[in-house]
Amino acid sequence: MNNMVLPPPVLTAAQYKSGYKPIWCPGCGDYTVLAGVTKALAQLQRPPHEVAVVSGIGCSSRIPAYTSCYGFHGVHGRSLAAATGLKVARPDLTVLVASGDGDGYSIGGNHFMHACRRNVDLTYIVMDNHVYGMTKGQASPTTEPDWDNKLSPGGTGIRSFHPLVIALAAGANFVARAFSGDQNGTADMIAQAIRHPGFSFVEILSPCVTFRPEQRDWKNQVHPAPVDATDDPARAARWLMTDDGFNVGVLYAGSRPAYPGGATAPKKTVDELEAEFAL
Ligand SMILES: Cc1ncc(C[n+]2csc(CCOP(=O)(O)OP(=O)(O)O)c2C)c(N)n1
Ligand code: SF4
Repeated sequence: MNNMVLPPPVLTAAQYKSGYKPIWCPGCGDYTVLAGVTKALAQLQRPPHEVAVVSGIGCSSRIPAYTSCYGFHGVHGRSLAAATGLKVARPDLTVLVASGDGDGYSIGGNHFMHACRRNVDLTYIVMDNHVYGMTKGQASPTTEPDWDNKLSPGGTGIRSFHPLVIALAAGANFVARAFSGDQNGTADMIAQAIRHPGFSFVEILSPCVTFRPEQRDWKNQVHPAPVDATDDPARAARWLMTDDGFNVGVLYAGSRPAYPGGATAPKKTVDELEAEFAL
């Protein structure tokens, strides 16, 4: 008899894709974010059934359906609330949360701050295109104040939100920016964020070629951040306050312990919890 133990099969990026064909517009940055997610998961070799992808509503939030992992396409702005519950109940899962700048920073802004503060071990990727794509081009929290379009003639005049500064101030343990046009760089960044314990936030500049065609030029504007990742929040804050929005790289990597720690992680089964709360 042959007792040889075969090594587990190597998972490829293609095995993290579902059979559904994305319905994004041709050229949308989200295609390469999806490729970055599947490549990152292949780097980590976590089987798809040990990964959950949770999202809200928007073009960007379609991502869970395009992966072979467990998925939850939730309610607008509420992805982090759902993902936090999932991770606390199932700490064994790798939980990836996908959002857009409208979904994540406007209606979901409150959840964003508190997810950073709670520091649950989640990876939060926000596909930022500085516009509400799915609902046809309204200004979002990251839209430039002078962006002139039919829905906000002459621009909104409202200062844009700086998600990386907010994340750092609120307590995120990992703060980074990637550009979807660099597929391998995006994959590496997502893999790094998943490996980093606690709440990891990655802003991914992902052009909306339909409502912001000028964003095709982002490929000429992005540049590597001229500083290395720091674990000193004061240094990161000083640096981020002068960020031009196009620096790509890990900007902060902290060492705050994730919540809940091993000792406090729930040990009960769903049946036990249901029995406890039964009326
Ligand atoms: C509670 C609620 N409010 C508003 C909407 C309408 N809505 C759906 S998607 C969306 C904008 C999504 O924009 P963004 O998050 O930037 O994602 P993108 O489509 O650009 O990827 C809005 C306002 C909704 N579905 N639910
Ligand atoms: S509307 Fe914009 S964000 Fe939505 S799929 Fe099209 S290009 Fe992508």
